[in-house]
Amino acid sequence: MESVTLRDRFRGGIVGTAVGDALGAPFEGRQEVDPRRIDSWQRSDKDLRWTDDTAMTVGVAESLIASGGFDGEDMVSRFMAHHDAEPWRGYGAGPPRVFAAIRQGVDWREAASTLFGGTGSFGNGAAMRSAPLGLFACHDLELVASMAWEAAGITHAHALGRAGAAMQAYSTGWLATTPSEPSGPVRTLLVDDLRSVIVDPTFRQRLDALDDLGTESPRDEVVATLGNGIEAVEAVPAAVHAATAHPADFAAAVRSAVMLGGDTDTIAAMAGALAGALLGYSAIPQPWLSRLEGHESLVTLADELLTAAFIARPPGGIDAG
Ligand code: AR6
Ligand code: MG
Repeated sequence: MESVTLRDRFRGGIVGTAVGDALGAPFEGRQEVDPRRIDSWQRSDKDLRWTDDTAMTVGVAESLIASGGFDGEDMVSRFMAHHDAEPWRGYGAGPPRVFAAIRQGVDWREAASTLFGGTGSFGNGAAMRSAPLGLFACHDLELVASMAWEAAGITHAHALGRAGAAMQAYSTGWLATTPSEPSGPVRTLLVDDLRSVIVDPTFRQRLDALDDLGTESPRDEVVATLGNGIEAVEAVPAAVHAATAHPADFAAAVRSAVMLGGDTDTIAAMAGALAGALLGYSAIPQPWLSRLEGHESLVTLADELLTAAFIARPPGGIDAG
């Protein structure tokens, strides 16, 4: 009997993003993270304030709700409104340049491909905001991957930036539709299915590496194998590792993501989305929820996303439990 409802999983994916983001934020950019500092921060009573990862995730969710599906023009206008209101959230260099170009009249479909000498961004900024796409279309995981590829392109035109978003969104949707006590090893099952949608050769190598890496591998081995950087090709596999190494424990998944160091807020935001989609909001420790900035609005947003997913679907397609 499945015990975690789809409502709980939508809330878990959205709120899990914000919790991971906020728990990882103070350690961003450090290669070595002292476990005692992580534990003391996780146990403190200070506010959990999130960064651009969550601000952009909110933008994606709001756009899916308002448009009933992917609408790039609507989505970028929401990104721009959030960025205008709170430019200090810690955005990467690329997205604000895309927004400025659009404001100067460049078509939103073209703006991202002008970045980084015309190669487009391979940063993790499209992947980090992808959880709502995985949740919204979790009934059709191929659709999730193609929507995430499209939605990534608003700011991340490079194939690696887009593939990272597809991998993160697909993994979120896959976990949201997998029994919370799965019949086999989650890592192996997920990576096998990811091979059907991830065609980029660099990402496929990372899937192999992820498959070969034990879920109990020491932190240094994980970082040496997958990386922990701002590139999508490092951060997304690292987040999938952290979440699937602890498939029954939200707190352990997020803690191990932060322990990897590097781009800690984003790796932990994505690990939090994945663990939350599998285990549900009810698996997130209550003390973290009490400290979380905008907690109630994030729950409401997740519930609205679930309603929008039902409206977009033929009846009987998904079961809210
Ligand atoms: N060539 C060289 N460097 C690149 C390229 C490229 N084609 N693409 C990305 N980079 P960006 P994001 C490097 O700016 O992905 C926040 O802190 C370059 O150094 O597109 O939205 C979030 O919390 C570039 O500035 O932004 C995330 O941690 C960087 O990768 C992160 O930033 C990031 O790409 C999200 O950043
Ligand atoms: Mg951030």
